[in-house]
Amino acid sequence: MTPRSCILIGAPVDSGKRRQGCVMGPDAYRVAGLPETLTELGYTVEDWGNLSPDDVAKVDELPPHIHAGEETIGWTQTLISNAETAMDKGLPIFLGGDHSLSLGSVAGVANHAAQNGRPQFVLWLDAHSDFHTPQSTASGNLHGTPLGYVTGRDGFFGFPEVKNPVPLENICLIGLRSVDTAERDSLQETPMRYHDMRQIDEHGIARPLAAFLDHVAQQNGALHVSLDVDFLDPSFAPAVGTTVPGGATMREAHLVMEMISDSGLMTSLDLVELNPFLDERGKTAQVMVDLSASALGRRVFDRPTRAF
Ligand code: NNH
Ligand code: MN
Ligand code: MN
Ligand code: MN
Repeated sequence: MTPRSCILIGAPVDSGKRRQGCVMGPDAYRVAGLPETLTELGYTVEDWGNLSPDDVAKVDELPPHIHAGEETIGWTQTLISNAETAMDKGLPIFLGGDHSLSLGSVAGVANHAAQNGRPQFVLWLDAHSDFHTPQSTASGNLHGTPLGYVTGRDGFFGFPEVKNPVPLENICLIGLRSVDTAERDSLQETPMRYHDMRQIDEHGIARPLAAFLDHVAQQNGALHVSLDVDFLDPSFAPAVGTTVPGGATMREAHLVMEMISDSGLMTSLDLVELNPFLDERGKTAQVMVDLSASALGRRVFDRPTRAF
């Protein structure tokens, strides 16, 4: 069951790529009214403020093209421990920050699930598959690696050991339309559920999601949802450094969130990659807040609508 208490964890991570600006993300969500929105939905809300990364000494084993590796290691350490603690108190919402924050948030919630004897599942809503290792990434940007890390791939030198890797068959990616060759080649060899935009065009977004949610429910799983701004079409969500045209529509995105809410399965949530410096009058921050509200139960009617 989705808990009735939300913990807001500001994670102004900006080390996962070269273009700066995600540092402003957590405060943009607050300004856009996320705490008040959750309160109106009936949740108790605790805001833990903005975290900072642990200090980490130089790691020589990471490939030289990796950008700000030590800073991301520091964030990963901080986030793992905060995620573990927050899971005991309610539903953590990690306010990013770029997607490298998910190395820590997902590893931390997976530790908590393991302690409670529950399998961890992950729903990855993103244009990208983020399945690189530090060796396979061509850009050297660690925001392209969180799924590689949390599934236990090798090569993350200097990072905390992943104590409870998320099983590949427990991961579902929806929204894909920019996958690097190295990622594609390894992804295709895994049992992960991956759905590109072409598949969504053809079959709709509800079918693969419903199948995955059923699977999570059958296993009594904990469900972490990781929402990358670039899952959304840039026409209405422009505030992200890596826009890829042809993304989810506003309605598709709300449907995904509403189905997550109906399932009652979500136990933690990341809001990542918002770059407020690139926004237009706060509209992307607002969309992300509205999508969070849908995922946490906002509805037009409070009873099922009548048959017609
Ligand atoms: N795959 C590219 C890389 O690794 C882009 C990753 N960018 C993202 N991921 N925004 O969601 O550099
Ligand atoms: Mn616990
Ligand atoms: Mn991403
Ligand atoms: Mn992305």
